[in-house]
Amino acid sequence: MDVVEKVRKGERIGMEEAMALYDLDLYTLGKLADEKRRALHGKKSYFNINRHINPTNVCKDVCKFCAYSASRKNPNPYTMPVEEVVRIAKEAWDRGAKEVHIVSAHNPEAGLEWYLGMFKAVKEALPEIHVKALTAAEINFLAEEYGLTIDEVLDRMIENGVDSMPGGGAEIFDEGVRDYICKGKVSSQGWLEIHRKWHERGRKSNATMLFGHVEKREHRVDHMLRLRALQDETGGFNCFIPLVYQRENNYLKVEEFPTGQEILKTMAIARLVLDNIPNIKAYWVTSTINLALIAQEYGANDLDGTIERESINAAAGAQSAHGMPLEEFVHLIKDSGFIPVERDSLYNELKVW
Ligand code: V47
Repeated sequence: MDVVEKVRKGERIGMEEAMALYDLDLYTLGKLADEKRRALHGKKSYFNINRHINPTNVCKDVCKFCAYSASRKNPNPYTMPVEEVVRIAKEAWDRGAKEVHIVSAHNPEAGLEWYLGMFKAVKEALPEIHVKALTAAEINFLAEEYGLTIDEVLDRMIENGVDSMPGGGAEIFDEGVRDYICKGKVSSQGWLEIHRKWHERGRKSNATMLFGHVEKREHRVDHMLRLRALQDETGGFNCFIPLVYQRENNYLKVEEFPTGQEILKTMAIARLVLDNIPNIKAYWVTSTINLALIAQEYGANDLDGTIERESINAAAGAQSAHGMPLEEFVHLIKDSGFIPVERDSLYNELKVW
């Protein structure tokens, strides 16, 4: 049976078949992914009103792709006082944000109480806001730095008000590529174990994949297959987010960047391989809003949110430093032929715009 037939019959595909999907023309592949997307979500495109906060850029790790860390090409170290994080969250809440997405660097001087106390302080000030915080890479850093087990860090996150985990730090699971781009960071096995333990606590998380740098197509498929295997066991992933590599101000030398076609193919293949993860996010920050809108026809059903401010990808060249006004976001989704549906962080529908 050929791969197109297999996908149409709803059968699972493996490495070889996913690689064969890359060889299809974009139109055929897009149609397959769109059929799956429509069966699950119709023409709805989800987004949330959220605020990204990146409270420190001081980092003990050295990831070649990172332009955000203060120890590298960006010489402006900062660490926000907890009060500033709370003030930003309050202002965002007043403007309608329902979620704060808090991701930091691995700062050995900030202290465990700073990392965990900011969530508690945000929750005390705004009991109804959803706190999505701490990537598996940060959790691994906190456990190592403060002599705690992963279980202890996860329990303390919950005690301090973290509701869900973002998908960052996954990069590429292939050990060879991972070693080259971010040696010393949480291992692939470690990343997956942390999410497994989080899911075992009845909590949800997301999963990312950083692509378009030195990895090959098979590394992307391998990454998706490892996520699919964990999702079969736990069902705890809400969403998969392929992050397109941003090239400025960092130390990763990349010969060839992916074309728009290659990015759309990767989104479509994610929709087809990840048959057990309901939401595929076209993160406009790294794909550009134009391509994210097109990706809605290639399997993506989520566009993240208004963001307001973002520093990690912006440092590497993304146009995300000031987010996207809500009205514009909604109009763009409508004008592209989809239905903008505001969701909460756990994908409950809040409002059809
Ligand atoms: O883990 C760092 C990535 C991630 C670059 O869970 C880069 O809903 C591209 O995880 N080019 C952090 N990417 C962002 C993240 C995220 C974003 C949006 C939504 C969610 C979610 C999670 O940013 C890091 C890393 O993979 N990153 N440098 C770069 N040069």
